[in-house]
Amino acid sequence: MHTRTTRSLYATPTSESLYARACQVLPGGVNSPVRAFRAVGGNPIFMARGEGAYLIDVDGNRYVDYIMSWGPLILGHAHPDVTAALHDAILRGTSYGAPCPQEIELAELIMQHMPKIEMLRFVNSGTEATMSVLRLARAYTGRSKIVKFEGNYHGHADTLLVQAGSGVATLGLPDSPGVPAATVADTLTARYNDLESVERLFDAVGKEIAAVIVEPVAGNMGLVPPLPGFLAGLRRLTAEAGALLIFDEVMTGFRVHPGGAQTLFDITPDLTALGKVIGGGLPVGAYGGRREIMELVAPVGPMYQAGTLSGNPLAMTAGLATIRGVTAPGVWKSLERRGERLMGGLAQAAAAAGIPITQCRIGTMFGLFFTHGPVTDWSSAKQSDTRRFARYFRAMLANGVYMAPSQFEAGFISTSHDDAVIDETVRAAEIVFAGLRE
Ligand code: KE4
Repeated sequence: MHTRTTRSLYATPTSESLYARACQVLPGGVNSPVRAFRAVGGNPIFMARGEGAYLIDVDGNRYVDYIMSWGPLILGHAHPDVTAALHDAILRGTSYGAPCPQEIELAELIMQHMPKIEMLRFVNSGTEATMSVLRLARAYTGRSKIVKFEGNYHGHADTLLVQAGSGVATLGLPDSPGVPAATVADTLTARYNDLESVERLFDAVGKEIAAVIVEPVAGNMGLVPPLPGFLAGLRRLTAEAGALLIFDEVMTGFRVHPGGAQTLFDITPDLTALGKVIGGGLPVGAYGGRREIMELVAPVGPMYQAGTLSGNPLAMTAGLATIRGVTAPGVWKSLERRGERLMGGLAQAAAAAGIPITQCRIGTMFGLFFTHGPVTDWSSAKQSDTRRFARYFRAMLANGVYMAPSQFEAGFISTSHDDAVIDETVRAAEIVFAGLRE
């Protein structure tokens, strides 16, 4: 147990030298910008292995991990059920370029838990899933405009890099260069939790809107839940206008509820994007929904989408083991209890130090803003004290707890975060919040 309050006391010489070497060959030394610590200071730490709730870095330092690979690892790192299944599968090869039974089994298992999805297609990332589902919505409706929400992040496809959350928000990028204006001319943005902002768009160009895509629980501006009536309102507005409702459940699928947000809130989207947990840490995405829409997808229909490694047997295997693990009897109930224990501990630590925070938890996802709140959309999320968040992040790291290195991300627990791990986290938080008083 570390009783440190600053990052610098954590010896990471190997990580530092690896980072210098990485910067020679990888932009920013990373393969995804949110990993770069740009918003919190210091250099990213290179990891040697994951074990349950922990990451161990290349210098042997151990951290309680609340990133969990940005959501996928709901059973924790190197869960024996997942590793055993992969050990067995890999002896039969890594990819067939042809259908395999595991693709059917994983599709059936997902639809068993998310029955509003009648048919789906596997791809290799959440970005591919949202990119494909938007093409499908445009193909099905014959319309071109889409509505997204400020602070929602749907991956890095050109048409969706407009007022996006996650790394775009973290790095304060206006939006990305390299995206032609024509490409985003049909991307309209509304305000999360503000139905009137959506109604105004439908009043103006409703007949041209192919779809509304939404994070049914927003996890890319920090964690921001839907206000009562918001999702039902989107369902009504889209149905009335002949537009499709798309739930981007890449993050919320099997994270906010074993049946995703669509089950938790009992709203039926026309289409859903999935990722993260369904691959158990291997590269997987999926999109699916109403059968009559999905049957537009090639080779049945004319809408083209393809992928060399889509349905990869190893990724399917990891996804099957992970979903079976998280949907086993009693597992979800214990995840909820542990999430509650963590939130209660963090809230007590902040209150004892007199530090105002706004926190939220839905299922196994949680968020913590350094602001009085309430936080209901991007404009209220960005009121958060990001400098204080950076100090919190660095001090938690120095005390052996690895939170997401950005105020505009969510945290994730796993079945490996048992009471002892939660209590270890809370003890660190008590030290850290006390240190934030200065
Ligand atoms: P990927 O292409 O990163 O697999 O998924 C894109 C995506 C789509 N939709 C939602 C709701 C998402 O949260 C994501 C990706 N999430 C980020 C974390 N906020 C991935 C982390 C990263 O970019 O490195």
